[in-house]
Amino acid sequence: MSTGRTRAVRLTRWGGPPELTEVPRPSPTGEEVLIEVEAAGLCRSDLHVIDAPPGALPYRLPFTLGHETAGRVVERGPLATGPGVGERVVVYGPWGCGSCARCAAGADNYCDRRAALDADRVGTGAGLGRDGGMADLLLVPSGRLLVPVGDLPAVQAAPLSDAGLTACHAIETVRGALGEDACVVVIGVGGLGHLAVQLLRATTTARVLAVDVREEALALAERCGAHFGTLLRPGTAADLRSRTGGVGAAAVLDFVGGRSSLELAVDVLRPGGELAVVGSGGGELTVRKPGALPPGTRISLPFWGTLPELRTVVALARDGVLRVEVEQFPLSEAPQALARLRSGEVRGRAVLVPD
Ligand code: FEH
Ligand code: ZN
Ligand code: ZN
Repeated sequence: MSTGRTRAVRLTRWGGPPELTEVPRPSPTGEEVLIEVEAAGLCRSDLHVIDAPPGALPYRLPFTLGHETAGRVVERGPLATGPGVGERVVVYGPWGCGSCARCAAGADNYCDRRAALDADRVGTGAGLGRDGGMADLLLVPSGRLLVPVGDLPAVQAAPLSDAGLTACHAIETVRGALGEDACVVVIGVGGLGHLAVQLLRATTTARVLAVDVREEALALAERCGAHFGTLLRPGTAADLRSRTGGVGAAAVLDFVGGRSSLELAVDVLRPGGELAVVGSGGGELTVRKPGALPPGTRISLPFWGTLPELRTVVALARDGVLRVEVEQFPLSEAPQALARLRSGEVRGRAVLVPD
């Protein structure tokens, strides 16, 4: 890679398309750390960003996409802390104010100053209004945002920072419902869902029932340890309820968040159960009493995850407990990779590798 100019997938106008272009090499100052990118995962949220109309997102153009990044520390500012030059790391993607109670606890995903940061159009984090990791180099605001990955392959490490972390946080959100004999329904076995199945099997005693619209996704769910998998169709709710012994699911993780997935969730939830709506599929849920939702239902809208949870996910991956299903593309083929993600054809997670 040349020392002066490097490549980046940049969003230069709302409505896209993003362009692979040359950018000046960033120079870290203060606490900043420069990462040589080894892998950058693609997420459906990247498509939401690309498709956003002007004014929809509190971000300033242009910026580099990519909020799921792994690489090697190559340069540090004079005040930098954390992993040293040469260490391989994964980048925690939500970048908060860094000093509020939430950020101090490593929960930048729920930064107390998010509204103020958005008002100043500072951006949500890497690739989300700030320059992200679909590039040769990534400048990270602080070493506190880096988690060492040892010799974990980069294409396995990068997806942990978003797909793995988001799945982990969603499970922690509903863990209180996962008592003995609990059944958990996982709706959507894509980049996040297939890791959720693995995490549920590795960290709970729950029976995992997977739902998707694609046969190949159900095959992936089975490989990841799901006890049962079924296509989403008219009789699915009754089928799933029968698999729970008739009582319903103690928890539902909806990684789609669409109309049909939320309807299914309502139909299969056990009274006193937990629904975590993770996907941004545009579905709506009516919350009223009495209403369709079973009594005692607790609903959460988990967003991304925390630094401690990212460390947990990385440790599980390094122990061989988590394995990401990856479709790898060279950075130079970022437009093709994004198109394949948009088509719904990606099995597992699409990951760009600088070529
Ligand atoms: C990022 C930014 C905004 C909405 C959702 C997301 C997720 O992809 C992060 O996991
Ligand atoms: Zn994402
Ligand atoms: Zn904060």
